[in-house]
Parts: sequence; C-alpha cells; structure tokens
Amino acid sequence: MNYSTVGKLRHDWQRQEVEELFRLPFSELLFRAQSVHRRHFDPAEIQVSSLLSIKTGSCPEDCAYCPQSAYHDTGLGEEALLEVQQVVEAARAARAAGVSRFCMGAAWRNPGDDDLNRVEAMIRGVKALGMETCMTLGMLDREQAARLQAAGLDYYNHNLDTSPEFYGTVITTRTYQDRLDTLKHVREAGIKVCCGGILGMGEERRDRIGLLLQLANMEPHPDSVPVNLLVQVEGTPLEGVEQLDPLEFVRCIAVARIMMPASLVRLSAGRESMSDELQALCFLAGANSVFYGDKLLTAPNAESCGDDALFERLGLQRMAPADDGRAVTPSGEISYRACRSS
Ligand code: SAM
Ligand code: DTB
Ligand code: SF4
Repeated sequence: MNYSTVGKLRHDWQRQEVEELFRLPFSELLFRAQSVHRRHFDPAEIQVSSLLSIKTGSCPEDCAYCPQSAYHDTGLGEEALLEVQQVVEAARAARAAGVSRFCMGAAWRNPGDDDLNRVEAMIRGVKALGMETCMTLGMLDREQAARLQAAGLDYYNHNLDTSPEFYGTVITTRTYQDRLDTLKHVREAGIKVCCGGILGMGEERRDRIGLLLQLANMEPHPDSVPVNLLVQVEGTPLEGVEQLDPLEFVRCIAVARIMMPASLVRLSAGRESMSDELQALCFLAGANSVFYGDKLLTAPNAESCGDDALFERLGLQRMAPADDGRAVTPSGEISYRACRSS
C-alpha cells in the first residue's frame, strides 16, 4: 500500500483496486479504514440525525424494498402531507434529544409545486430552531432544487441504492439516470448531497462494489453517505431475501470510508436488528453518523435509550448538537422514550 495516498480524496477509483480492498484480511481492512478515518475525523465523535416522514404511503414508485410503495400491500395507508407546525414541533423534540440534523422524507416520485410551498415553510421553521435540515422528496428538477436551496435546505438525500446493473431488478418505474440527474440538480443548486444505498437486497459483492464506485467517483463526493441494511418488511417483494453476512456489511462500511475519506458515513436503516457489538465494529470501520429516534420513516429504529447507553459505553460524543437547553415535550410524531435507570 502506498501510504502517501492514504486519506487523499480521489475520484478515479478502479474496480480492480476496490476488489483488492474487499479481499484484504478483515483486520487489515479495518486498520486501513480506521487510519483514514482519523485523518479527517475525531474517532470519538458521531453525527446524530433524526427522521420524520412528512408524507407517508401510497408512493407511485415500485421500489421492491419499500413499505411505502403503492405496489405492495404492507398495511400502510396514504397520509396527507403534515402541517408545518407538526413538523416544527417534531424537530424541536429532536433538538431537545440532542439531534443536530433533522431529515424529512416524503413518499413521492417528485414533489408538486403546491407541496413545495409547504415544504419550504417546513425548512424555514426547522432552520429557525438552529438545526441542520435535510429532505428526501424524490426527483427534483433544476427549479425545484433552487427553491429548496433558497428556503435554506442544507442537505438533500437521494440514494442510488445499488449498482447500475442490479438496479433494474429492484426498481422499474424510474432509471438510474433519473437519480443521477436529480443529484446533479441538487449539487448545482448548492445543496449538500446525501447519497448512499441499501445492502442485503440479494445483490452480489460486484454490485456493492458497483455502488461504491458510483458514489466515490462523484466529484465532489457526497457529503453524507447513508449505508442502509435492508429492513425486510412484510408484504414487500424483498421480504425473505437471504440475509447479508454481517461481516460483509462491515467490510462495505470500511471500503466506503477508505474511498470517501472526508464524507460522513451513516450507519443508517437496519440498526434495530444489529447487536451492539456489530454496530461497534461498524464505527471502528469508519461509520460516524446514525439516525436516532425510535422510528425511521415507517419502520422501527434502534431505540434511543439503547443508543444513549451504547454511545456512553463506546465513549462516543455527539457532533455539535444545536441545544439551547430548553425542555420540550416530544410530540407524537417522533419519539425519544425516557430512559429507565437500572
Ligand atoms: N421517495 C423518496 C426517494 O425514494 O428518494 C424519499 C423517501 S425513500 C423512503 C428514501 C430512501 O429510504 C430510499 O432511497 C431507500 O434507500 C431507503 N429505504 C426505503 N425502504 C427501505 C428499507 N426497507 N430498508 C432500508 N432502506 C430503505
Ligand atoms: C436513507 O438512506 N435511509 C433513510 C433516509 N435515507 C430517508 C430511510 C430509511 C427507511 C427505512 C424504511 C422505513 O422506515 O420506511
Ligand atoms: Fe417511493 Fe421512495 Fe419508497 Fe421508492 S423508496 S417507493 S420512491 S418512498
């Protein structure tokens, strides 16, 4: 290994060198990932985001993993777009729980112009709390991205999900190029990009490498890279798909860290099914961000109490939470259960 290039930002990754990273002995791979991590981040710090579904269910896209697709019978009905006040209250509760970034998701193929008026008011309301804002609303054109940027949006989440080759077996209602186009509009509007994927959908290692190559050869890299482990939801086509080897998942985190040294790598969906020890390995491999709160968009997340205890046991400090010390009663939309002392 050429140590002079360790941790340098590159956008010319070749498949063969990524395959070689995956083939390294596990301890060597983790050592390299941890070395890269320390050049750009304090390894004792973790970025904490929380999620709120601002418009749930009945999505016109056919994503095989997603409980919110109208194509799958998962028992989720369609809910209307939340009111601005409901969203701001949920963000206030998240802030009181030490969350620094508030991510709002909608089950849309793309937002309509009327929806966008309310969404802009949500961004302004959450920004006024001193929190970072993130949204994931589906496809955006240039003008829509510019409107969100003008409202103060910090991050836009839009995942590539998997390799270009595997993509068509998971989603047929929109193309890989559609995703890349939206990412371009977001970047050109001056919004930070949050882009990652889902592992454990029955893809091969070559697809995981294909996804990482797409992400790491973006210039600049996505600012934030969510690595989701598929949450298998009853009624979705991917329910029952063979589970991914957890150590392969850790390898992917480590390779993502090495390829995108300065990006936040988020250990995203799927933590509720992971042991504390597996999550600790992911942090050691370079993950330095999580979703906090007992719910993701519609699926359960690792419980916040357990997370508080885990961060404490691992000596992890939260990155720059916006906290003015005000006590806030959590709304019903987002839940941070009071921790029982034992
Ligand atoms: N509709 C918008 C879109 O697809 O871009 C935003 C919401 S969508 C739920 C956001 C992301 O959640 C998807 O891109 C996918 O990566 C992730 N996701 C959805 N269902 C998931 C599941 N069951 N397990 C893991 N990740 C999931
Ligand atoms: C991301 O990559 N993962 C989050 C967020 N971006 C929007 C969503 C996970 C969704 C898990 C399934 C659910 O809660 O419905
Ligand atoms: Fe719709 Fe997004 Fe779910 Fe796909 S992932 S069905 S686009 S909410």
